[in-house]
Amino acid sequence: MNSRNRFLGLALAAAAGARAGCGDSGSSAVEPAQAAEKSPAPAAAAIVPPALPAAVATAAAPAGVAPVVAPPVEGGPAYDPAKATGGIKATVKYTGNLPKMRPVKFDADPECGKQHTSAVPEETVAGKDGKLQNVIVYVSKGFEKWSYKAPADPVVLDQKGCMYVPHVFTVMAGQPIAIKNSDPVMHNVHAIPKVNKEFNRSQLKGSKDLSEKFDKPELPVIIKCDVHGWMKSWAGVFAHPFHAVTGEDGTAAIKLPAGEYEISVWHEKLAVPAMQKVTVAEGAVKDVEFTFEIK
Ligand SMILES: [Cu+2]
Repeated sequence: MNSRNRFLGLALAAAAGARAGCGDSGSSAVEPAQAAEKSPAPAAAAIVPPALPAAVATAAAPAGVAPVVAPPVEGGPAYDPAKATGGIKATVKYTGNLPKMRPVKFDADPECGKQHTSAVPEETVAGKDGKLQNVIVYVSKGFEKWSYKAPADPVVLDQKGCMYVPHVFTVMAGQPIAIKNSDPVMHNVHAIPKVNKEFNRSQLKGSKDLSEKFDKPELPVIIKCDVHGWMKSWAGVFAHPFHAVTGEDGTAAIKLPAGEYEISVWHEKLAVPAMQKVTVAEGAVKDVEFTFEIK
């Protein structure tokens, strides 16, 4: 099997898995999401394979372009973060109506409900003032020339008020993920990747942090709690450090060395807009804008 076919095969399997894996909550019935999840083969057909060996990719969103998460070419010079004098600032917008986020039902565990004095909306499609939150922004091309070392500092995933904080995060392959339990209840942290190793660990109240990692690039990886069905977090795992997640203001910044790049986005429920090519100049921050169409 040549690398292109292998790539498409992996992507198809991952796309099928992603569709199968995220429709079981019962807590988040969002129309565009359902359309996206049920989208058939054309989604995979739209995947653009990069000219890289042993590429690994997954596709959760169907439209226009699919997420590409590839490893860098081995043997390139070590990436020097000091060279990242410029970068991008992505603003992620949406058109159409944001689906109304229903309040999370904590009934299954009264201890969880007690921690909230007001209703907690789902985070599935979050945004305001036309700006979309929880979108992963990442470099999908242009990173291949360097080799990278994963940071030793962990990314922190907390369980607080029986919600994952953050709801969406990015991490480098091989970088530790410190999983905290700030709650007075037991949780069960269950990561269900397609190319990485699955883990499924219970964490009693007051237990010390768990340490986990994903060894290979993959987008997305869902992390769920088997005790509390509404608890979900999504991870984007990258071979490089050029990724970020949009905040409440719909923006995300990525530091980059001068050069040409392709920037892609991913959202857990919505069809993603096409990737964009950007040229980053030395010491300059380039504005990039993506718009999700909510139908
Ligand atoms: Cu839980």
